[in-house]
Amino acid sequence: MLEEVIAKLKESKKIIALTGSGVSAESGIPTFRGKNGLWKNFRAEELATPQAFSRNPKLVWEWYNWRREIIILKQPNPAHKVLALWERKFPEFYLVTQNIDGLHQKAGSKRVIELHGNIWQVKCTKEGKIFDNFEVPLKEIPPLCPLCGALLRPNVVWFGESLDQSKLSQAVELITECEIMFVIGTSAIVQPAASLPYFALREGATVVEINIETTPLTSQVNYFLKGKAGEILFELDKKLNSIF
Ligand code: BV8
Repeated sequence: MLEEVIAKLKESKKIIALTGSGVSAESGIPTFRGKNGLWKNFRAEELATPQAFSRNPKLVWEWYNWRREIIILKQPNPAHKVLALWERKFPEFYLVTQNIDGLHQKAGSKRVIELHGNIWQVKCTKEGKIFDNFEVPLKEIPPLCPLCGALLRPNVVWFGESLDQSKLSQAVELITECEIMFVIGTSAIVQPAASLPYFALREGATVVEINIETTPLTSQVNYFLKGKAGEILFELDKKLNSIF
C-alpha cells in the first residue's frame, strides 16, 4: 500500500495535506476529542465559542493560557518535519491545517493555511487589530489591547464563527486542482474543514487518510494508512528517498 501511495506521490504535481490535532499528538499536545483533551472538566466545544467568551472572558483566557503554556514547551514531531521537508521537495506542495499551535511553522513549513487561526496571535475586540503575543504566562488575564485598552481575544475561529473566506476559498482552489491529498490526524467532524477532502474526491484526486483510527471519511478515501502520523510520514519519506 505504501508503495502505491509513493508511486502516486511521485507522479503528482500539486500535493495537498490537510492536518488536524492528531499530527501534534506525538509532540505531546492533547487532541480535541481525545481522552486527555479536557481542561477543568470543560470540553473544547464549551469554551471555544463567542458565547463562552462574552459570558466569562477570564475563564476562556485561562484555558488558552493553559494551552499556550503546554504548546510553548513542545517541539515539532516527525509528522511536522516530513511535511516541512515535502514543501521543499515538491514545488507545488501546500499545507492546510485546522491546528492553531503553530508547530508546522516551527518545523519549517512556510506555505501554511491556518483555517482556524493561531494561538500565538491576539485580536482587539473593538478595532479588530491583530498582534503577535508570545507571553507565557500572559501578563494579565484577560489581556487588554495595548492601543485602545479594549478586551483582546485569541485570533482563532470559534464554533459558530465563520472561517476567513479568503483562506477557505484558497484551500478549496488548491484542493480542487491537486492530484493527491493527504488527510492527517483529524476526526473529520468539524465543518467546513471536514468537507474539504470531498472536493478532492469529486475531482478524481487520490485521497490518503493517515489516522490511528477510522473516521467518517475513511470509507470514502483511496488509501487509509492506519497508524501514527509521525511514524507513517517518516516511513513514506524514507521510501520516497530510496526511489528518488
Ligand atoms: C462555521 C479553533 C459557519 C479554536 C476550532 C451549531 C452552531 C454553530 C455551528 C455549528 C453547529 N453545529 C455544527 C456547526 C458547525 C461547527 C462544527 O463543525 N461543529 C462540530 C463539532 C460538529 N463548525 C463551526 O462552528 C465552524 N464555523 O461552521 O461557521 C456558521 C456560522 C454560524 C452559525 C452556524 C455556522 C468553526 C469551526 C472551527 C472551530 N475551531 N479550533 C481552538 O482551537 O481553540 S476546531 C478544533 O477542532 C480544532 O481546530 C481542531 O483541529 C478541530 C478539528 O478537530 P481535530 O483536529 O480533528 O481533532 P480531534 O481531537 O477531533 O481528532 C484528532 C484526530 O487525530 C482523531 O481522529 C484521532 O484518531 C487522530 N489521532 C490522534 N493521535 C494521532 C492521530 N492521528 C495520527 N497520528 C496520531 N498520533
